[in-house]
Order: sequence, then structure tokens, then C-alpha cells
Amino acid sequence: MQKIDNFINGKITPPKDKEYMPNYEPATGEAYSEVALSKKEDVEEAVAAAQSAFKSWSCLPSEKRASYLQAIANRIEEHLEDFAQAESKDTGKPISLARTVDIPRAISNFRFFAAAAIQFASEAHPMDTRAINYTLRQPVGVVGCISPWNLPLYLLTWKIAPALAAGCTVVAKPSELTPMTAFLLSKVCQEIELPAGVLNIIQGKGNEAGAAITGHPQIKAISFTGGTATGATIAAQVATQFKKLSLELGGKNPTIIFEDCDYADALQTAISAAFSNQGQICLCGSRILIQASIYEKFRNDFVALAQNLLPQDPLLPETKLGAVISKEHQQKILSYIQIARQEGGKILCGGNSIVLEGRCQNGWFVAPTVIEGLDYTCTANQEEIFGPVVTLLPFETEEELLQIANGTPYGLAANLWTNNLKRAHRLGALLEFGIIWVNCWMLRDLRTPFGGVKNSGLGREGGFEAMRFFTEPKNICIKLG
Ligand code: TXE
Repeated sequence: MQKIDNFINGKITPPKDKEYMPNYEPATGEAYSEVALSKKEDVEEAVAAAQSAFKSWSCLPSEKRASYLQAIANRIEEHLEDFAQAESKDTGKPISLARTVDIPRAISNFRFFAAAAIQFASEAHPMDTRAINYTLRQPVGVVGCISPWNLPLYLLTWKIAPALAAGCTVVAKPSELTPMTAFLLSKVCQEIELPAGVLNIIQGKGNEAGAAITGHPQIKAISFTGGTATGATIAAQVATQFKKLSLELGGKNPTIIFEDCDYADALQTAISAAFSNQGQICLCGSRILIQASIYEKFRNDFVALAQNLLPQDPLLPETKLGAVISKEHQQKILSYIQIARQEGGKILCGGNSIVLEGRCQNGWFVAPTVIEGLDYTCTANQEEIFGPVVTLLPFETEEELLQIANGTPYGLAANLWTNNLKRAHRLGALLEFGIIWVNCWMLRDLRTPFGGVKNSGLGREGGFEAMRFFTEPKNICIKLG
């Protein structure tokens, strides 16, 4: 069975203790490869390699660093189909999504930060004729990048690219549930002859390899994406080490539908926002808040579309809904649906696992599920389910809307549908989220700050914000005359 090893100091390297664990295909429920179970000793070797490479990498002209990032982007593009097949097999997501979103976005991440590397600027502050201050931004050193299983290559490269562009060297760890595309990235780095030690990829569990990275004294910054609970664990661990920390965590995002919306567009986008990647995107619209005057119509139209989104084999080009990531996650989703029932929710469609025939008969599938009749304080409206499950809630007034929308521990993204410009500006300022989409969803300009408030995270990724995160600003004041 194929072994997914580490990438350390430019070499594909097995874990020192040769321990592996099965890597499963969610669509079949069967192991199809083995992933390295790296430990502290493997992380030590990766950090040493990154430290050795830091001086030369950080002193390279930015154009040269940019050329390496471009070369990685070009190589991934040449192998786009291999990456898409690997991503779909590893995650259970539809192959069409891997081909059109995940892998192209990973390519864009490298291309975007290749350009940012040569545009990155700083600031100066003259003190009349007395002195001039300038801010020298220097790369922090070796950094740790840790990513989740839902958009594996997309989110891992969203961290790696700005870190390399800023002149840092990297120890990265993908989720142990979806190691394959990071392994393919290791091979791309070898093929384009990225200098040894600049990027090191460690495979393994979060509480072992991940904790060894976040706790390593020579790692100066941690960029993490994952669950809120894990984010809190990491924050507690690194606080006493005064490391720079960026946390992209969970969400419980509202899709808000006013009666004056572009109805067909709002309906179709609400379906995409609810069920893309089986609802396993932190930006998914998992609560749909509908103005009371159109609640029944929208509910009926939404359910009619949702119940036709039946799960299929993710490797089929026509598949719209694939498998969820693991048996445990499937059970977690079903348990939330059971709690919703107990709390008085009405299941309008779905509410159960799905068993397919053929090669996917043992896969982990959940029917698209729509629930109504729950108060906004109920569990299904407060906690992140992270599956193909949405709740519908009516509202009468803007005050009621804001109470419901802002009434969860999360604050990542809100999706507002109205053609009333004043209302869009007014609510944009009052909705407590890091991202507000108006009459669109997942429209991303990589220059913009990305991230959430409250339990959705700390700090922002994206654009020069991300590059500034990986640098230290030193103020130099020079007396004139
Ligand atoms: O997270 P986990 P998952 C959220 C999403 C959901 C969760 C799903 O909403 O809540 O992430 O991802 C490693 N020290 N977002 O289940 O378990 C682990 O090995 C160091 C939000 O994977 O937190 C994996 O590589 N590392 C986001 C990674 O952390 C540790 C977008 C995430 O694992 C660790 C995507 C530890 N103690 C998902 N424990 C956004 N806001 O953009 C685990 N890991």
C-alpha cells in the first residue's frame, strides 16, 4: 500500500519510528494508503532543516523567491488532474469541486503571493528636518503552518505561499485525514528544485506532530486553520512562548433573505452555500434567515432543490454531493440531527445517512437535511455541525434579524440578500462577522483581509496582511543634519 511520507530537507523521508496509520477513502470507507505518524523527533529534523535554509532563503532577492512560487504554481497546473483526483479521493468531495475550486485556488495562492513578494512595501515617518523613521519588515524565521481536512491543499497553500514570499522557511502539517495532496506538493517542490529545507511537510496527528510544531521554541509564528476547540488548545500552548499566532476557526454563518432579493439567484446561492463540499466549509451558510413575508415560498422552493441533491460517488463528474470526511464525523452530524429532533425541530428533508450501491456501498454519506421550527438558541442553531445540515428561521424586523444572526458564539461570514442599498450598508456595519457578502457568496479577492471574530478566530489572512503576519516590523529612527 502507498506510504505517505514526510518531506524534510528536500527529501521524501519516512518517520523515524516507521509508524504509519491507514489513510481512508471516505467514499468507500476503505484504507487506500498509509500516512506517516510523525513524532517530535521528525519535527526536530524538519525545524533544523528550516533553520539551516532560513538565512539564504530570506536573503534571496524577492524576484527569485517569486520565481520559485511561480514554478510551483505552474507545476501544480501541469498536474491539475492528478491533484484533483487525489483531493477528491482523500476528502470525499465531488471531483468537479476539486477540479474547479480546490486545486485552481491552490495555484492562485502561489501566483498571488509570487506577485505580492515583489510588491511588498513598508512605511517611513519623517520628523520634519530633525529625523526620519522607517519601518524595516524582516521575516520572522521558521514558521509553522497547520491546516484542516476540508480544503486540504487550498488552505495549506494559503499559509505556505505568503510565508515563503515573506522570506520565512516553513514546517507545514496537513490534517492526518487528508495527507495526499500535501504529499504531491512535496514532489512538486523536488521537481522544481526548491532549495532544501525551505519548505518541510510533516505528516501525522495533531496531538503529536501538530503539538510538536506549535510548541517548538525555534518556530516563531503559527498559522492555524481548524476547529475552535483546537485553536483554543494551541493558543494556550503558545501564549507563554510569545509566538505570533493566526487562528482561522469555525463558523455558524447566516444566509439572510429579504423579500426584495433577486429571488432565483438568492435561492440557488443559498443551496450552494448550504451544501458545497457537503457543508464542510467554515464559510458555509448553515442557518438561513428568511423574511417572514416570503418564508413559506422560500422554504418550499429550497427544500424542493435540497432533496434532489442526493449523494453520489465523488469521482463521477456529475456528482454534486459527495461523502463526509469520516465515520466519526458522519456520526457527529447524525447526532446533531437527533438533538434537533429532541429540541422540537421539524425535519423537512433528509435527516439520515445514505447507503449507495457498488464501490461506495461502505462510504460515509449523509442526506442533505433541512430543519425548521427551532428557536435560534437551540443547539443546531448555536453549534457548528459542519455537514449537509441547515436550519431555517423566519424573522419580521431588522432588530429580530440582528438578534438571531449575531446570537451565536461565532462570527466568521454572513450572506445578505437585498436590493436595498441603505439596508445593505446599515446591516453590513451591524452584523458581527469578519466577512459580509451582499448578493453573492464565496466571491474572493485575495487582497482582502480574511477571517472572523468571536470564536471564529484571531487575526486575518490574505493579501499583504498575511505577509505582514510573517514579518517583524523594526522601527529605525535616523537623526538628520
Ligand atoms: O479541525 P482540527 P478539523 C474549521 C471548521 C471545523 C474544523 C474542521 O469549521 O470546525 O475546522 O477541521 C491539527 N496542536 N475550519 O476537524 O481537528 C490537526 O492535525 C497542533 C475553519 O481538521 O482542529 C489538523 O491538521 N495541531 C477554517 C488541524 O490541526 C493540532 C476553514 C485541524 O484539525 C492539534 C476550515 C494540536 N493540539 C475549517 N490538534 C476557517 N475559519 O477558515 C489538531 N491539530
